[in-house]
Amino acid sequence: MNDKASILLVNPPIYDFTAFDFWLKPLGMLSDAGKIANCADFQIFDFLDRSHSFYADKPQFKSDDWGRGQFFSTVIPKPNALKKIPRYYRRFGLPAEIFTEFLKTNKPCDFVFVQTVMTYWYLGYQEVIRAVKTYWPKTKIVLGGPYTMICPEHAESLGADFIYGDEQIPATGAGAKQLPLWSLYKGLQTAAMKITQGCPFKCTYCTVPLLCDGFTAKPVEQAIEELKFLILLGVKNIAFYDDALLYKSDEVIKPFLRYVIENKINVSFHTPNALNARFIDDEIAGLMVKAGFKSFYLGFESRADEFQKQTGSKIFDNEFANAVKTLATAGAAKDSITAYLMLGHPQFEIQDVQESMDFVNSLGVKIMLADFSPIPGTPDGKLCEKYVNMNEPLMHSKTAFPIILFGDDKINRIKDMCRKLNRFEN
Ligand code: B12
Ligand code: SF4
Repeated sequence: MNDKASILLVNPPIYDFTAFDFWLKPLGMLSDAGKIANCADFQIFDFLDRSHSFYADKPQFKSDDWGRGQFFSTVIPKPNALKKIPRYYRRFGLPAEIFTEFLKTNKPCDFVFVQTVMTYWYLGYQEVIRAVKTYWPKTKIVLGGPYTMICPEHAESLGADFIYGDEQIPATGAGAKQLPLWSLYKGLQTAAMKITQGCPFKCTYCTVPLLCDGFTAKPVEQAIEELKFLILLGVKNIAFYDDALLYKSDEVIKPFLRYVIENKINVSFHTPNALNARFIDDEIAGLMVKAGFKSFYLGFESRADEFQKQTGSKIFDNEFANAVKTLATAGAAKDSITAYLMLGHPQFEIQDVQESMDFVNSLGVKIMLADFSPIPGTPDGKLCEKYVNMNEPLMHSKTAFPIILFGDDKINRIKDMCRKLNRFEN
């Protein structure tokens, strides 16, 4: 007789113009599930899992050396709000029928947890909620993650039973397990870690300062436990989801990296969520390279001082250039270093993008244009109210907003330029 609750964790499909498996894992949901692991039986259905048997005869979706890859996708009609955007709209992830079959052939769980991330991906969350309500009508649905925190009222409208806000699920049960529930995946190769919460900066386009009060870090021992668990499961690539991974480095990242080096742990680390280049000193750079960081994504956004000053001063061009030099001196390959530059910010003069791209190119590293996504509640989201209806989360789409602001031709021209520059790095 089992009196434990049964919980199905679901990572929904993505409805968007583009999506790429850039180390996307439902880390928030797995972390909270880990806290109550002793009092429930868990299963997972991950629409974004490219190791699912559905992909077995589709080699084009295989991972690259670092664990990234394309998702299966189908073109679908654009929702009305996005009708004017001249791009195909798609549904990314496992076909809906596989989930329907899963729901039909399995005993209904007591709860379904649904991971949310981008606000403009809510059509995927809605698809999951509708399917669960149809086949498992008595099951309670819990929606959690960034979308529910950024757009709580909209999240209420999707029909879930509980919306998980910024409260924490307390760890329960004797010896409660604190590790994210990665063991639910079979043959896990790629995972994510987040060892800090919050950020010391207050960039006007970012929601992190609004969602997190200050900066905290997990005890190093806990971060090491998480790492050891991932290694035990056979993970080869780990992406950090931290917003300020290098802040207070003497207490947080440096001891962690020393442990990795001293114990000769053989894993590749990645930083898709951007590192703050200002914090990169000789010691951190050396430790990161030795510990196995294979890709360095640095948040730069723009070379223009005025832009930086107005949006939070997180980095200036001389600091950025120094960080690139420091990483290269420590042994990082130049082609493993990428600068994120923002495209489509409401106060961004187009010449600055060009000049910023040229500057990054002159340092010999790659440029990645990060299309601007306006976020409600942020100062810059407020500025966007005059261009789009911010109450409709689809209008936060990173593809749509720059096109609405600057027009398709201009955006295409800049993207072409970026591709050319990346081909001819100095
Ligand atoms: C990691 C990350 C990414 C990853 C992808 C993550 C993923 N799984 O898909 C990468 C680097 C690829 C990425 C890309 C982008 N991102 Co991003 N990203 C984040 C980040 C740092 C964390 C998201 C996450 O996974 N959180 C979940 C966990 C890890 O967070 P947590 O706080 O520990 O969670 C706790 C609770 O929330 C709870 N919880 C979380 N989930 C759940 C689920 C359930 C069911 C329950 C019960 C509880 C629960 O449990 C945790 C412990 O208590 C957030 C900022 C942030 N700090 O939240 C931005 C954020 C979501 N990203 C943002 C942006 C702007 C982008 C980009 C558009 C940037 C760009 N211009 O390219 C791109 C978009 C990519 C795309 N294809 O459209 C914005 C949101 C924009 C929006 N409109 O929604 C955010 C909020 C940052 C910001 N700038 O303000 N991102
Ligand atoms: S440094 Fe990054 S995480 Fe911190 S407030 Fe600025 S954009 Fe957000």
